[in-house]
Amino acid sequence: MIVAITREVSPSIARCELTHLTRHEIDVEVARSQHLQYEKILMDMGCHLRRLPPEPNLPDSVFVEDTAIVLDELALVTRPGATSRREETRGVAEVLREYRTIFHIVSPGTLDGGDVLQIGRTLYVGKTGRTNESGVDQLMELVSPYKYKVETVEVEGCLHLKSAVTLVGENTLLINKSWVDPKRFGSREYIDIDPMEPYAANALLVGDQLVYPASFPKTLRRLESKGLSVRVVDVSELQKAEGAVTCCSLIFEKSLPINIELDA
Ligand code: CIR
Repeated sequence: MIVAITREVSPSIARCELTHLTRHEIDVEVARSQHLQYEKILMDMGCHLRRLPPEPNLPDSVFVEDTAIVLDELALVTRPGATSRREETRGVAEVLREYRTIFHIVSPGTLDGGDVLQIGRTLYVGKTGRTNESGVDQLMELVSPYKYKVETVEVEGCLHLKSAVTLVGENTLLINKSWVDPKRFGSREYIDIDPMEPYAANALLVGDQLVYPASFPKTLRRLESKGLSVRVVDVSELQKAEGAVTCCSLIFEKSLPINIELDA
């Protein structure tokens, strides 16, 4: 069974962190109904939803992706790069404990889940304002006994690695080449975003289906023309908070694998 952790939109989302965007008024009610629609799509796709209550004093708390990295063998609770977001991890960690053994990134390390792109047993980590060297070193130390490789990737012009590149098929990437170099991901096939839609590289892959924002119709056509199955959702109000579709959930297989072999 696939589990999706989400958290209701905070009533204080208007005070969210913004790095590359200008602040525009966010309609909280619209944001909530868009988020509900997003959750409904996840349920339609077969996810078991674990919905956390809203956090009135944590404006960005709907973006649960940044608070944890969930692997088959363990979960890593992050220490988000933005100070205003550090408290978000607590509620998420409590739920994750039901499914995985938990480890924590500790000071002085910082790491945002939006900077970690897992492809098989490689974790690509964006070098951004949110993730520092200590965060990457701690990640490496925690996951290398489980035979994961960690590769850092230069990112320019956007918030997180996954603003610039996400996985849209088993071995296919959706990428904004102005923000990240596709060669960093080896010889994988990739789909370019439409240059008129710079924020269009963030798609959420659940099984073999994609959740994708309604606001990037040109890139959507490129995905559909490749035969990908896409569920479209309007997340315009969450996009004003510099959010996207991957950041509103933590998605993982419920069951733990057996016979984990650790390195000596
Ligand atoms: C932030 O700046 O932290 C939030 N306003 C947006 C976080 C989006 N998270 C993500 O893409 N993983």
